[in-house]
Amino acid sequence: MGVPAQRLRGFGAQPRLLDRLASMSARRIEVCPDAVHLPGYLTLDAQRTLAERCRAIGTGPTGWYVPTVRGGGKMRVRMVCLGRHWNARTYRYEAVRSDHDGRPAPALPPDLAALASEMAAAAGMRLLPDVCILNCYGADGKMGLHQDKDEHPDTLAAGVPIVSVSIGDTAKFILGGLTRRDPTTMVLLASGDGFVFGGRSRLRYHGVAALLPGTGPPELEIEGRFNLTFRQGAA
Ligand SMILES: O=C(O)CCC(=O)C(=O)O
Ligand SMILES: [Mn+2]
Repeated sequence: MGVPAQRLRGFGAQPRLLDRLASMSARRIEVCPDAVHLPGYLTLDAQRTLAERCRAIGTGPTGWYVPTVRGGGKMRVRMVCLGRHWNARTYRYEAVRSDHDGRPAPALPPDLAALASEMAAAAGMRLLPDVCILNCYGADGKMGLHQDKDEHPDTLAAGVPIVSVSIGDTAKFILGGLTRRDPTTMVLLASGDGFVFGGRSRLRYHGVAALLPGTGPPELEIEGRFNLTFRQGAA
């Protein structure tokens, strides 16, 4: 699955690395209108590359932290934001991690941004991400039902999608409606899967109920799960 040269140039990406990340898979399941599951999008080799990148980012100088949300509770994941920092206390994007260590958010690597654009295109949507939230779930990690609505109002109104990439143990991903009380469906997000939600599904409630421990490919040596969500409109 190729990436248009123009898009690669736009991100200054390295085509070789991207070639290793991109899979030939073309399976596409529309779970709801404009919410598309891309099972097995990444090859095992690509997953290995991405897992190493996630580990290196998380253990780097501006690495993992556990966000504290507005009410004072701790999230059940470790996080690093790339490109811009999402402040869990204010629900706003900012240049530095003012709710943690004051360090500038690490840059969003162009090849990862290009991969997200490619996955959006595979789902029939367009995304030029300026931020990625990288989450690391332990065996008991989870994320409550929420909307992703802190990006620029124009991108929300335009339905510019979120692209989610999962690596490691399978997650029970919960997808709801546009209000918290709407019925939900569960999608099992396995290692290498993409999930793209934009358009009419951009503001759907979603969350992670639990992981299925020990279900990730053993060669990745991940206890738990990495999830990357790419977004546009954080600047
Ligand atoms: O881990 C996931 O699959 C979802 C993560 C998510 O919804 C978020 O980071 O906002
Ligand atoms: Mn979310």
